[in-house]
Amino acid sequence: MLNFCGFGRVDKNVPVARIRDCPFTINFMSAETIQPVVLQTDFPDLEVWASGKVRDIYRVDNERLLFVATDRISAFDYVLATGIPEKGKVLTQLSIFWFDFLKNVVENHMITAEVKQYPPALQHYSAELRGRSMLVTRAEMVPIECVVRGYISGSAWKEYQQSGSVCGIELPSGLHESDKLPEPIFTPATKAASGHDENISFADMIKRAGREESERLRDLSIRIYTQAANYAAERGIIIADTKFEFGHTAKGLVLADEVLTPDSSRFWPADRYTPGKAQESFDKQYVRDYLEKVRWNKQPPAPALPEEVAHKTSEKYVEAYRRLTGAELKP
Ligand code: PZK
Repeated sequence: MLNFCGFGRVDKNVPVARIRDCPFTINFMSAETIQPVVLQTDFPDLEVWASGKVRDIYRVDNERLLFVATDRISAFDYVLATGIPEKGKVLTQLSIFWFDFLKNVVENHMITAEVKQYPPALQHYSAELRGRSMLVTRAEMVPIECVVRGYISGSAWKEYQQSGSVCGIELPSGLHESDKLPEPIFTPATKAASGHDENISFADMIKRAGREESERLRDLSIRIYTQAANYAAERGIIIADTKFEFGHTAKGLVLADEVLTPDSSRFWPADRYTPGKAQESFDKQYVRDYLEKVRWNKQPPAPALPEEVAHKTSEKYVEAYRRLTGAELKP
């Protein structure tokens, strides 16, 4: 039997155990700081406002919502059985970074991400919420996905091959897959009944949202993308395209949802950029490679990932955060 003589603390909050005559300190750092992967949230006294593949939104009161990013990951349209450590924190903290970076261009829906400043009713969940949640202002959402593309990829590449244009925008002939566009384009989309996004023309957007609002959203989206993509390029990350969501609050038009994260954008490592084919994804490449290797038929249920694939993917998300912000992820 070890001669256990109690607990202490080092560095204010790292608990330690001491054993008499044992020169080593046993600290519980790993047990206490390696946080569990969060696949589901459950706050029984809060009403679920919306639930996505990765994030859950709860209603706090009439004016405020609570965004919680889990560690879920989707690939080929399905949520996988394995979570990615730290992913929810990366998504949340990257959005916070961009909201701040863009505040001179556009207002946003964030109230605070400091759990201590959340309403008393949420304090009970502080451990689950820390680092991965955000209190936001409830907005009247614009029912259009504001997509900006600086490079031709995904559905835009498909459309271009068929018609030479994307969302009604004529593009130069002879473009190759993943080419940089002469200038960023605004390619709005709507959530179709299928749940899939459907590209629409700017004329269609005007029919739905009005001319003045549509022009404002288009111009704002292009400005936001340009400012962010130029910044990211200096840090070795190509933001090939991204999706913004806007809403109306007492502050007027605000940038909402998540912003310029790997889940709402295509991030490509600049040093591996090779136009003429589909690019490697900064964050999900190991996941895609693994799913291709095991020849998953892309029908549910989605498979689990080996520990190593989940771990290496986690490191990619954290690396994207570090590269873009120059800071470490907060616990
Ligand atoms: C809102 N979504 C999309 C995102 C989901 C669904 N500020 C706001 N006020 C009211 N509603 C929304 C927002 C925002 N942002 C956004 N749906 C509603 C969405 C993440 C997970 F399930």
